Amino acid sequence: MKGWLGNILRVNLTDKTFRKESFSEEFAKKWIGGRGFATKILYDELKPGIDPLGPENKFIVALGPISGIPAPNTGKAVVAAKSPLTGGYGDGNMGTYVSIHLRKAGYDILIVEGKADSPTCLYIKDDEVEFLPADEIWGKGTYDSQKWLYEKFGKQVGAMTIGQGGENLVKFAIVRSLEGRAGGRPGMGAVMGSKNLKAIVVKGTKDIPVADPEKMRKDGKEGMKEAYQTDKKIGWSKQATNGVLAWCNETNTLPVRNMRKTSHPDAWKIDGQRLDEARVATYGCPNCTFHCGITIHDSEKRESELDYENIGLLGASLEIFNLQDVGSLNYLCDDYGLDTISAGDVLAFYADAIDHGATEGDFKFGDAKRAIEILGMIAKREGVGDILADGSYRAALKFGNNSLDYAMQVKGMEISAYNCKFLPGMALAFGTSPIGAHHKESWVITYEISETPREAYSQQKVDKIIELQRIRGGLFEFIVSCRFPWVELGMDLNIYTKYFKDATGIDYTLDDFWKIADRIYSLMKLFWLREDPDWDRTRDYVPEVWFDPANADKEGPIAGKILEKDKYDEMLTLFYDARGWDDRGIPTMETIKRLDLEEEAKSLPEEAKLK
Ligand code: PTT
Repeated sequence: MKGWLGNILRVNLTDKTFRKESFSEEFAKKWIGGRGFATKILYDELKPGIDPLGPENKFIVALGPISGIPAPNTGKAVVAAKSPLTGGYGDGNMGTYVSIHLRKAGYDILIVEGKADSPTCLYIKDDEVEFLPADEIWGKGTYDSQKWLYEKFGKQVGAMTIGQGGENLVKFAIVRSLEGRAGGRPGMGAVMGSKNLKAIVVKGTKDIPVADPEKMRKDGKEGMKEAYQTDKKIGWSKQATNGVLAWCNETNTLPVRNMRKTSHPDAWKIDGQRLDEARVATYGCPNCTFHCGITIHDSEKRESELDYENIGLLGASLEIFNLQDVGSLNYLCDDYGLDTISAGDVLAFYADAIDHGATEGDFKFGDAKRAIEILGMIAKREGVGDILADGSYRAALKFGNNSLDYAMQVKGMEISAYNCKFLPGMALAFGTSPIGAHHKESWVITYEISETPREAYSQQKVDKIIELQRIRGGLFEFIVSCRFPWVELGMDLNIYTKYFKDATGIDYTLDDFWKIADRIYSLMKLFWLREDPDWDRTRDYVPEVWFDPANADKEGPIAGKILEKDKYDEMLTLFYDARGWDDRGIPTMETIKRLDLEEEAKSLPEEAKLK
């Protein structure tokens, strides 16, 4: 096998053992890598109903056949587990040298099982594995922890770590790497914490064998040059993801005041231009050719890396329009190891719940000082922070008083920074994202606004959502490479079939990739169904507040407009039909056969019968 190393490193923290396993070429060709590997392994190896924060859960780092290979932006890794936030399959895709080092150590997949009896740092050096004490950094934030790791192991390693959020099992704790990267929104940091796994450090020194080394080198180099030059020409990385904030404000899609409002006159104070002016430094992932991580000095003069999602939710949604304050909230999320998207949504939900009398408390929109305090309480699970640490869905169940209607989440995971009260397509993209609301699966918003009638609930939008899910949630998550060369610079998707062939020798077309993407999405749905045989289509609905006419904008270009539930539901049916899923949103038997998932379907309980 070329391209893949064909090896899994399986580590057990309970009894401090490890072993090298191999996987077959058939497995590799069917699931490709990253999310494909992780979905299949978790589906096969986890018993339904296990506690995501118990030792039975497995934490996976999964790479793809071009991960770590010198080609544009291949320094990414998928971190995955059963999610404590949603109860379904969960993952995230983060920039990290772990990607390159794990492959150079000879592995495509790391599976961590069990639970260590004390704080542990897993150190993988080629064929060796050590279980080192991490008591010195347990209780510390990710900045100090990463510093400690670099002092101990040197900078020429791949390292990922969690903060206090993960240690204290905050359900939206993420994993951090490279002092700027974060991944695993559905609580992957909490899964590490539940295993007493503070950090993973990898040092690999071997070569990654590819099928055609000469061509791989040439194609990779050309791709990197093209990405670099295209970015220089169009200047995307000047504002990077933050360029979108001003556009969201103009198009009434900005999340303001827990998404009750869609724009704000002060939004310019935290937009991409202001960020560029305040820039201190720029960072990127390994093998990146056009860096997107812009840092500024926060109100405490600390360096804080801001992306659009972070500013949209820790700024606009909380009505905090001071970039340095937003920087502080973001710095603390990074240090505690909390997902900024969920943290922003949860804080906004809390302010809204107080506003609407669903609960009592002393927190208001716009109050950065108190937001910072509550964030600390969440990370340490103190006071109301203990409730909020479980995410807005569970907090809403505790607060009651219809507050679930405005907990901005789908399937338990908080919605990214796009206000869809009058955006049927993007709302459906959030609703049908298989890991809970995440823009990474299908970012249909620009297409919807610029190329379709915004008010339409159409087949055209459904088709585009699926096309984007196949590319973003499929290809880039199983090949495990950054999607920005394609989505931001417009590079041709066929470079990935080319790299794939250079690496593996296998001639797959984009259509072959789409079939694999559909297989993975369908297996993720089977994962949910096996957890909950009563699964129904309402799990793909977005929050009630987006359907409530009383919540429509009172003025401005979308005044009086709001999503219509019956039309949303009709569009959901179009989506299910196009995917070959039944009226519950579950693959039909025919689809299962077409995608070669019959073996997997056998483990479904009798009551979850496929149609
Ligand atoms: C992703 C999510 C995102 S998506 C952002 S900003 W983005 C937030 N970033 C956080 C952060 O920072 N700190 C923090 N404590 N929490 C954060 N939560 C949020 O997490 C860098 C880029 C970005 S920046 C994006 S879109 C793209 N994402 C990709 C993806 O998902 N897949 C892929 N194949 N390529 C991608 N390229 C881009 O990478 P999650 P990163 Mg991320 C500080 O993982 O769980 O999906 O959460 O990993 O390396 O930081 O991504 O406007």
